[in-house]
Amino acid sequence: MSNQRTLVLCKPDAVQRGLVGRIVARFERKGLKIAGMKMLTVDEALASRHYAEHLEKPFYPELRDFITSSPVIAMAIEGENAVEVVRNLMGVTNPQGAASGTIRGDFGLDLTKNLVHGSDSLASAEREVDLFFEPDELFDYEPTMREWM
Ligand code: 3AN
Repeated sequence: MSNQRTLVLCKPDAVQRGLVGRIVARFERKGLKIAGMKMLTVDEALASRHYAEHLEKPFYPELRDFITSSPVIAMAIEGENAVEVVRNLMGVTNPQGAASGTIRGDFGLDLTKNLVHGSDSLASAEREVDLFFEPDELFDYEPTMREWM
């Protein structure tokens, strides 16, 4: 296990539905650390870089139109094995099959409007954090509760 940093997006549906606070709280209460956080509107250029692996997929136009439709909250989240821990907290891609207790399982029904994004590997995480954050937007601090977790 290692300390990792991963990219999380609260997607446009999460912002529009007023679910950002409840989603962020789940990462916080797990003991993960917020290293960076901001609101932005994803433009088409950023969408195509972020979703490079999906550009040729039939669902890409719908995914692009959705992710650019309204602001998102981007977060760099840090902690032990953070990439996998965040994915587990999110639940599987399709909210209809996501386990209760996960973000997608508790809050969603739609495959495209699935509330959150979390990087799927350490390599993706490094690439995606760089895509969304400038170095001076990321904060290195020691949470005082860490020794109790
Ligand atoms: P995840 O977000 O769970 O890592 P990916 O990376 O496979 O899932 O897909 C990225 C996004 O593309 C998903 N969050 C979802 O919104 C959308 N997506 C994936 N597969 C489909 C599909 N078959 N039809 C429509 N949208 C999809």
